[in-house]
Amino acid sequence: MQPPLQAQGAMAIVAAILTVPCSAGRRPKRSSQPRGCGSGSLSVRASSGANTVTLLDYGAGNVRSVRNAIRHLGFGIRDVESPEDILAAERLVFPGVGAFGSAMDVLNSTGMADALREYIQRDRPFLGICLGLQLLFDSSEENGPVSGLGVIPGVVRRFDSSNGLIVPHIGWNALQITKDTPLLHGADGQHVYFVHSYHVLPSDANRDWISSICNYGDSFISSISMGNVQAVQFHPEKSGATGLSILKNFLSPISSGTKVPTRRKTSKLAKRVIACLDVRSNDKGDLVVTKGDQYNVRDHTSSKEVRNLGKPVDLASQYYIDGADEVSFLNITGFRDFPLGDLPMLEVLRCASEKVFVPLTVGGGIRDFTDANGRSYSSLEVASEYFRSGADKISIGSDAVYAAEAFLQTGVKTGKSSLEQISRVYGNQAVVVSIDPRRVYVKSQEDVPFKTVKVSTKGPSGEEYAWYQCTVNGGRDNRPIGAYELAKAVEELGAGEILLNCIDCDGQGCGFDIDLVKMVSDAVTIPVIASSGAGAVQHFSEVFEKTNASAALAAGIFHRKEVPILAVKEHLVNAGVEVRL
Ligand code: 1PR
Repeated sequence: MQPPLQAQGAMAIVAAILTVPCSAGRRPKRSSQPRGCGSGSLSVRASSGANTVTLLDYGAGNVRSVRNAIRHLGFGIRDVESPEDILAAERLVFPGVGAFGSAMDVLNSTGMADALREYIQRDRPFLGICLGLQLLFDSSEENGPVSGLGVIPGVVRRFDSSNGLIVPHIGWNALQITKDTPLLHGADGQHVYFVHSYHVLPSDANRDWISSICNYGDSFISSISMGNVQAVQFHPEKSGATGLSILKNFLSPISSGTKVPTRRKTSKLAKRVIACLDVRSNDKGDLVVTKGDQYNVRDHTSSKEVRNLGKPVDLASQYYIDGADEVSFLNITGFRDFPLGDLPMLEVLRCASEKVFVPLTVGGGIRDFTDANGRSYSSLEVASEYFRSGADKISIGSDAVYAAEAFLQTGVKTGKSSLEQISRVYGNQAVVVSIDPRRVYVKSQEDVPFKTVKVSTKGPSGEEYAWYQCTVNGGRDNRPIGAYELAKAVEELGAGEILLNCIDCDGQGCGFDIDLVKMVSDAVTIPVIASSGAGAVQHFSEVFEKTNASAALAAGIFHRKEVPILAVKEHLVNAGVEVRL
């Protein structure tokens, strides 16, 4: 396997020291040609002239999603290799990735900061994305103060989590357009996808630049626009049809702007509906989407075959079209099969990322591994390969349990666990911990040294309490740690989100385990995704009304086409829950 970074020269130096709070991932191989995934939708035009976009990818993270979206819209990409390439660009996209200070270091040391300032002063077409917006401001408090490009007055500050605000701000939030701009044509009130911990507040000094704001704790700047210079805090490449149309407005500008509405609805972070695909090889060796009952994915008939519910890329693409806010792939045999040997899974990811323009999460098998030839791979290398293949987030299961156990025993963060290493390099927003707990009823809270809940439905012997025992290896092995303890520990170790499954509820269609989801979502300040047990639209409103879950994930009801994603969303709207429609 190649080292994770293909950056060259000065760019490579910086990549090694980056932490990545904004977007995620490391730099993919440079190529202006798309990989073929059997789709006719990916046309790339000549890499010069009107149909070419210049991309400033300074080697700090995964901008594969931006590349995929640009290509999907029919444009070719030319990469910036030198400051002169910036000045020569017809239109420049700058998807800033990484920490503010590290990004400025590389821009300054390569001469690109001056070239960017000059390009912007000349009012040339520019689109900054995420950190690409923040860097335009005077300075940032991220590991700082650190000076920025100084194009726009203002200081980039961290969201204030002291009042319980969940940070990072991850998910879909609605734009409130404040300025007539062609870039945001049709986007007023639409939800777009944000992943960031830092933001800039509107002020008198920067007011003329602001084209939209968004609410999260405070009203922060979600986009700026001045002449041909545009930048957005959100990720258009991951914001579904709305995001693609914003990108298209930049690539093929239209003359009329968007009309500034007179009365605007206040936005808030939408609850997410996630479609999950458990993927593994069936007995014929085909990679299929499967689905278990309480984690048993084999048919109850005499054949005992692995259930086959469809092809991974086809289903993921369909769920994107149907309105899923995110798509998750779980490589459920990753704990025993080394995922980098599982090349079909990586190909699934590559192909899905060319068709799915909402965040993609991939889990399964993220751990250190030694292959048959004695070659060792670190979990960071495994994660890097997933990111390079198109993942926006990775999810760690078993290995996070071992890391949490060690941390709770010693109280020491070694920095060596897969969780710590990956979140340090890619940012915690890129690291999900998937928990696979099983309910264990007890008579009294004192029976176990783990956090218990008073259960809504008593146990088989009238027990009033339960704790939730964590498992590893796809539910096969129990561990001496509860879901509550694990959640708190992995938050400390750098997890950005928790995917909270429940083996008892998996595939049962009786609703999420509200007791479990409430216990965990009340215990942590990172987003919790409720998973396992969805059987009807009411189960989604119930979990959002009774717990602090930020998202709800389902598998079986979507695969079997029992409940369309749109029906879930419409039900949530009627129940007064903010969602992206
Ligand atoms: O331990 O890092 O290799 O990760 C393995 C990953 O694979 C973990 O995230 C683990 O949850 C998952 N996994 C392992 N075995 C199974 C299995 O089903 N036999 N799937 C499995 C977990 C649970 C959810 C499921 C929901 C919703 N599947 O992903 O999609 O329960 O289902 P429902 O809506 O039909 O009820 P590692």
